[in-house]
Amino acid sequence: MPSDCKRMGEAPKVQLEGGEPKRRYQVTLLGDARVGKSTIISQFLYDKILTSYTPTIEELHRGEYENEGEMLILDLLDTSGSHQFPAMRELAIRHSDAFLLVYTIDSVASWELLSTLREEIVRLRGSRVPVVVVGNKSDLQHRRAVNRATVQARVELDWNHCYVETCALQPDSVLALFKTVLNEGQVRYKLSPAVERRRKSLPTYTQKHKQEKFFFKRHSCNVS
Ligand SMILES: Nc1nc2c(ncn2[C@@H]2O[C@H](COP(=O)(O)OP(=O)(O)OP(=O)(O)O)[C@@H](O)[C@H]2O)c(=O)[nH]1
Ligand SMILES: [Mg+2]
Repeated sequence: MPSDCKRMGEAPKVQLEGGEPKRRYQVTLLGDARVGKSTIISQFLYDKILTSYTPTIEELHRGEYENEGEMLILDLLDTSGSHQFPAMRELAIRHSDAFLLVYTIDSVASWELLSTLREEIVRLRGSRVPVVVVGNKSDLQHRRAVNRATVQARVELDWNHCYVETCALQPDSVLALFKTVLNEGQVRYKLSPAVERRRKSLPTYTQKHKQEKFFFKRHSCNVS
């Protein structure tokens, strides 16, 4: 991971029900089927590992965190790797604040898919929107099919994004990933277990996409 990733603008404050100003931040997870997107979310929000595989269509999950009196609403949009829904994907890309592009280190095809997904993000949102590329299943080193150095160079030098390898089965690994993506968006957070948090899954995607436009400041990324 670059020691000093690029800094974006702060997450916007939005007025939610109840009139209380809260900071809402949406992270969308994209990537091939079975790479571990849902497991990452489950580990992070619910402290649970998904042992049996159920393909996702689209699910919105929400975590609420309090940090020094300010609420952070973290929406995690879990997308489908097995079904292609171009219209849904486009909507998700247009309305997200940050992206996790997930592949699994034991599948070259899952890595190769990410450049197409990234191209779509760049086409719709420009190259400055926070993106973290995630090499998941880092516990499967004996089955590694994708060279870490090659991927890291492509992601950090060519794409100017952060690169993280994770094992979704390990809480600390997933926590570090979310710290990275929130840092990328310059979102103030306190994700430690001591923080009071409410988590809920919204099984169907009922949330009205927000109308606000988010403007991110441009900052350079120093890649070491
Ligand atoms: N060994 C290992 N297995 C993992 C890891 N992350 C996920 N898995 C397993 O990989 C399988 C697929 O994980 P999912 O999280 O359902 O994959 P997904 O990306 O959400 O798949 P779709 O919903 O079809 O797009 C499950 O059996 C998980 O238990 C990991 O880090 N290591
Ligand atoms: Mg899934």
